[in-house]
Amino acid sequence: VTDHKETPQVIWKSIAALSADGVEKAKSGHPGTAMGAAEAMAVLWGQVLDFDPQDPDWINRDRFILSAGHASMLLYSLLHLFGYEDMTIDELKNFRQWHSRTAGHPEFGEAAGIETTTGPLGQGIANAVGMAWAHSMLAARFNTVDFSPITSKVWALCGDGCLMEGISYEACSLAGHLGLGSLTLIYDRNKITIEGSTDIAFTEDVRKRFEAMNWLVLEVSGFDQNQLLEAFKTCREERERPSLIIMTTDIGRLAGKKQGTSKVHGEPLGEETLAEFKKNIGWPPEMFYVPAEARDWCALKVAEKQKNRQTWLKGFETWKKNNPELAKLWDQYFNKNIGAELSKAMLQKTDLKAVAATRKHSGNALNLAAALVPNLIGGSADLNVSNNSDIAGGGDVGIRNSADEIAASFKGRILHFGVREHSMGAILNGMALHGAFRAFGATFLQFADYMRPAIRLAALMKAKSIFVFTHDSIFLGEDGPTHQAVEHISALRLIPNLEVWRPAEALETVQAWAWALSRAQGPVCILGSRQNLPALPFSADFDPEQVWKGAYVLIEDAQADCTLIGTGSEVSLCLEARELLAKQGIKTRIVSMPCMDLFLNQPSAEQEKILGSKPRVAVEAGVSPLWRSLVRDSGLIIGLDRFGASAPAKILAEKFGFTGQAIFEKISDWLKK
Ligand SMILES: Cc1ncc(C[n+]2csc(CCOP(=O)(O)OP(=O)(O)O)c2C)c(N)n1
Ligand SMILES: [Mg+2]
Repeated sequence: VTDHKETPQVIWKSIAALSADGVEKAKSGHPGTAMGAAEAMAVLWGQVLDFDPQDPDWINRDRFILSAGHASMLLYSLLHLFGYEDMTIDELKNFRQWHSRTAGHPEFGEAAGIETTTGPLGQGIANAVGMAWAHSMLAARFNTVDFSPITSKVWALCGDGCLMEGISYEACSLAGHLGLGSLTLIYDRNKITIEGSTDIAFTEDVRKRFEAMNWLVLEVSGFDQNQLLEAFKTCREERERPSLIIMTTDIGRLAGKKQGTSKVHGEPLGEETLAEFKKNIGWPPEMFYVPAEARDWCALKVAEKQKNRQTWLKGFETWKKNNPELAKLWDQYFNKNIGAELSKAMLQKTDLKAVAATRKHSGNALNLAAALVPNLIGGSADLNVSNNSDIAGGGDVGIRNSADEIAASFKGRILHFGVREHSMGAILNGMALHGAFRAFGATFLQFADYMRPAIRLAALMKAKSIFVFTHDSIFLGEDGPTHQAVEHISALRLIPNLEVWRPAEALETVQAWAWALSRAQGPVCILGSRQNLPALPFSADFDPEQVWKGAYVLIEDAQADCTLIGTGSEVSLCLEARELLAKQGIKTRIVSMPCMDLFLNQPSAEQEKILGSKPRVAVEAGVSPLWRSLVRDSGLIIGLDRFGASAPAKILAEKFGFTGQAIFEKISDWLKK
């Protein structure tokens, strides 16, 4: 908190009017919450947050997340007034237009100061939890008695809708358990959603709910600057619990008859109401008007904030000199160049002949990587042993006997998400966007469905989240069809910019991890089998980097009658079928395709070279449609277009035709036709 001086009324009025004008000009958008929360945001951004618009990535900035993403004009107006240069007045005028930075909902990467993409309600809260968690873990590693590089906080604004979404419960429960003092959630309690008053569907006692989850809860009027500033100060100082500020506001504040109604939630005020609003706040009718006084005050505040950053920089440079070991580690944390070197180092230490489940190989690869990548952290949604997701000796984060103990645990590397897949996904995204850590989360492939909204947002944001999904097919056996992934591999592949790896053995698994850790442009899924799989017969001169094309020729045969393409556990089945076919004089090539997404990124000539000109057969224990274009109309797909069943894996393989013998028979019949 920089000082207690009053925030001039013109600041919030500018924010509210810009927001209303942006929506009016676009003829679409959500003015109401931007207007209702404007004064609180004026105080927060003016008097409380530390940031530097000249260095939006400053690691010790206060982060602001607009979880109520529909109120995007609020964020854009704030960024404009507080000196973010790429958020020009013209951007505000081009709200929601093609190629503007001011998308309907805030999109990460479109403009500096947008910390995450929000819009699907509740996600932003969980992103904020991930950022705050990463921030506290970074502080635990690097803050020293002489200087603390990490002192800032994460602030999120949410509405009634965010708190109705289940993901907010998951994420806030975990945040409370962890005692994330670095997190403040501001709840814009205007008691209005699209269908009207919250009385129709949301009447729980939010204070009690959050108190029960170990949060500090404060209640303020969103129109009382003293109350707001006091509350922000209290939250700034709180160390041992996350804070919730329940802030009462009116949606569409001062918008005449529409104030306090759902009419101002998601449509322009309309000419008449806009004029009335401007009259009410003493504004001229001019569109996108900002008084000089508002610009001057914001500039003054930004200058103060920049001074704070300069002070931090000086302290940080001295800290680096005085703490050379930590400084070296810090640089490793923020070094973006790993990749080919990582893969080589990991492969050297990997038993490439091992017969094991790929989930086991994944655990080995993870641990090899963890030794080389100090900021690699992660864990499971309560399935660590099944997922092979523990970093051995990494230290458990979150053991809670006391506030001191839990804070000390933040030096660890093993995260425990609890049984909370959806928020795990969004928390991982928050960690990825925060930037200090490479974080992964694990569960059964089946439960990817419980996290899909977060996985999709990771792909949309190009966030470097890593998702580990084991038990990747019917071959998990006895748990039955509720637990057996059938459509999931394909369903994940359908998400643009998501790379789905399904390795077949040790080498492919190492390469999947190395790829995931070096990918800069988006998330990666690494799938693992429950069941043991044999090693593959790589030729002596096999170049492991071929795996990074997404598919490669495992066995070539110039005289081949057909090409068998397999993924994951089905590659070895293709090899068995190959032997049987050979006995009938049928020759085959074998292609392993651990990552269809990467393969489809190859130039088409390269794709054709790998798949070959001979008739094609695809084998995968999952739904078949995605394979049709790869095997072409004439090709054969051996897939599974139905749910699995509860039985031992061996029986399922026989019943569903996933044995070398069954595959051999199908191919042999198909070739005869
Ligand atoms: C997951 C999800 N479901 C539905 C929506 C559509 N939606 C956008 S805003 C909104 C109502 C939100 O109410 P509230 O958070 O109170 O915002 P306010 O009306 O106060 O601006 C809904 C249902 C959405 N954006 N995300
Ligand atoms: Mg509301």
